[in-house]
Amino acid sequence: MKTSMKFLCASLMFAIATGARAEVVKIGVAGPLTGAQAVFGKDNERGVRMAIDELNASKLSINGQAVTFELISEDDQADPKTGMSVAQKLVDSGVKAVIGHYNSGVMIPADRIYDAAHIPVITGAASNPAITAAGLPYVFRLAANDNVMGARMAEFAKKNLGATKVAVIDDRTAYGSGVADVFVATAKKLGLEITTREFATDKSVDFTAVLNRIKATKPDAVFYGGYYAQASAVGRQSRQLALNVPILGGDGICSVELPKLAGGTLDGRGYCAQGGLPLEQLANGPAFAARYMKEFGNKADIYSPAFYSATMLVADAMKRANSTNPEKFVPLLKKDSFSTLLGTVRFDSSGEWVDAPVTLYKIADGKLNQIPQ
Ligand code: ABU
Repeated sequence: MKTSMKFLCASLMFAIATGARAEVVKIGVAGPLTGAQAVFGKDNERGVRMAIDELNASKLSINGQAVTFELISEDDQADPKTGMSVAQKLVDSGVKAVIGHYNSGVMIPADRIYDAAHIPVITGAASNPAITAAGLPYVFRLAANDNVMGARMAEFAKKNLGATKVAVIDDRTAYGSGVADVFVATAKKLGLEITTREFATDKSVDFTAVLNRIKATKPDAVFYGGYYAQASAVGRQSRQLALNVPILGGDGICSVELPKLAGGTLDGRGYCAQGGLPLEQLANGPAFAARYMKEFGNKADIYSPAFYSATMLVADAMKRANSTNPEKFVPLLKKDSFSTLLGTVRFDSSGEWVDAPVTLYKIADGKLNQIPQ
């Protein structure tokens, strides 16, 4: 029997034995559980599941009533339309909060649905600045945004790699084109030449034509705005075409899976940015990493710590408000500071994580290695 199911049964048995009725608080999680980005969707869901299991084990009471958390997970297939119907389904099912979505292009239309229903939604991954720029009261981001990550990678290209000419590819998603726009704007401000801007999709597999055009412009580096599966193809195919320049990207490519998928072709020349600090540098990070490995049999990927933290943070706000009613606990999310796995977290009035840390990584020896800053 799954751990969450065991806790649910235990709570029900306790309630029957004592005559008390536990309140079941539904928490939604939404992201791509199928398709090319399922690795991230599953990692995110696991983070929420770990939090819910832990909360249920702690036998929480809110306003004097026993509370049991129930996870409701939905697959948005990384698709904006599916994301909107999933959002409506979660609202209709009576969730008290949603942790997700993963993709910026899904989060942007879906968060309007949660906001209109006064259900808080916290993404631990979607980084397009427009998500919080809209100022929707029920929308939060526990991740760094692309204004920060895109700019950091442009500065890194110039200052650390000594690049003067950079080519850019974006996958035309809200995330990929958004982070590429910020990279280009910052690079130009820093005096870098953009030799060409090329386009792909989040399903592209063949980059040969794009890379041949890029090679002809003789760039010192290539920035890829998109996700890790396509970045791995860019790595492999650029190596085949003898375009052995550094390949840079934001957090969408910064998966522990990228070095393996690229088959070593990005070793020594792949660079990316992630929001947050490496798990080993967080007080409870090693314990989280060990628990994740024990429960799921593989390493935690980028976002599960943020999805875990977002869930714990919602429960903390409910405890402080002494209520599971979003109208009561959401104001505290904007007012209070929260002690989380990621460190102390505070949101500004737009729902953005204040002073979100960013970490840069270099791919070497088949893995992501933190670059000391
Ligand atoms: N932040 C990169 C991956 C998720 C997204 O924004 O689409």
